[in-house]
Amino acid sequence: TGPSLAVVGVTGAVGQEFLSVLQDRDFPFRSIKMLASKRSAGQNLNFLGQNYVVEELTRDSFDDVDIALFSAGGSISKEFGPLAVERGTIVVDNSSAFRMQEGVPLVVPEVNPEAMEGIKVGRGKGALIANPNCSTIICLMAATPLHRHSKVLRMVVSTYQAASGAGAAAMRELEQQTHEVLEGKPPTCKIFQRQYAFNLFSHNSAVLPNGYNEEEMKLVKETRKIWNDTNVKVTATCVRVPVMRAHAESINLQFENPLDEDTARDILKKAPGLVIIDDRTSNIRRDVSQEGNYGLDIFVCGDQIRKGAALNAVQIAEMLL
Ligand code: 2RA
Repeated sequence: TGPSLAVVGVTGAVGQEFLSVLQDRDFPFRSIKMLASKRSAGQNLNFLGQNYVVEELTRDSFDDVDIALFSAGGSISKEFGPLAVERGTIVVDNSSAFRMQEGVPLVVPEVNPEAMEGIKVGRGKGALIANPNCSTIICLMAATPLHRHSKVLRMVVSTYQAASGAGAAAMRELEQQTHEVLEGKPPTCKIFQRQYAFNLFSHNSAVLPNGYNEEEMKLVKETRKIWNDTNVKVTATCVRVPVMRAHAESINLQFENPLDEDTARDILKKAPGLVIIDDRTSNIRRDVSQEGNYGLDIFVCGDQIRKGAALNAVQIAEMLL
């Protein structure tokens, strides 16, 4: 029983985490296809005690697939996502390809489940649902419960983003560079063309005409779509830091109506998917630069590969059942 699954990009960091999350959450599937590029096809994968051979992704890969989890880059999602939907597959896409497309739900299950209302497996109708960017998911998991209680007028986010956001190769290179630097050798710089170990720099995504990089504008645009609020003012500075896989974010919130820090702490303590580590020196505090209780500063962290990508996507898949 259960839906037939396909994992597209199964050999990548997020692809592997899809399998780990499906196992941890005992996701009820009747079959699963492991799909990847021609280069990775033929590899053996052991999953839940069964051996699978990675198949090359082709136009016919989705004929009997109910749900496909994609994390193979935007160009693969653009080429194969719509094909899968035509075959009646529900695609949960981790790339940025369709996130801002009209009619494509952009979903964090704890935040805006209503955005995918009515999409279910077994109705013979395909659909495409977009997984938000990892830094957006991690930010909104904390900011939304507060926003729901006291409307946020403006949000200022500074992110400290791990190597995993740039893929498994970046994680390997960070480790390699760290050894090289400590041994006094010149660092190997293939992924970011600069030293990453003991260093941090503006996020490596392209810089846009307005001076923001793509990562920063994703936070701005995706927040507005997920909150269904085109007026909320959001600005972001995204930085790549020499950390393996946890993204951290400093978030400053300005509210329409006062929200004191004790109330904020209570709200966050009850919020789904959050753990509060409030040691008073770094976490939930009134923004002293603003009058009264109209401002709040919080610091959040999240696993970029898990909740930032794979877990969020599998939770979306669970809502399709
Ligand atoms: C990053 N969020 O961290 C982007 C893509 N995963 O680089």
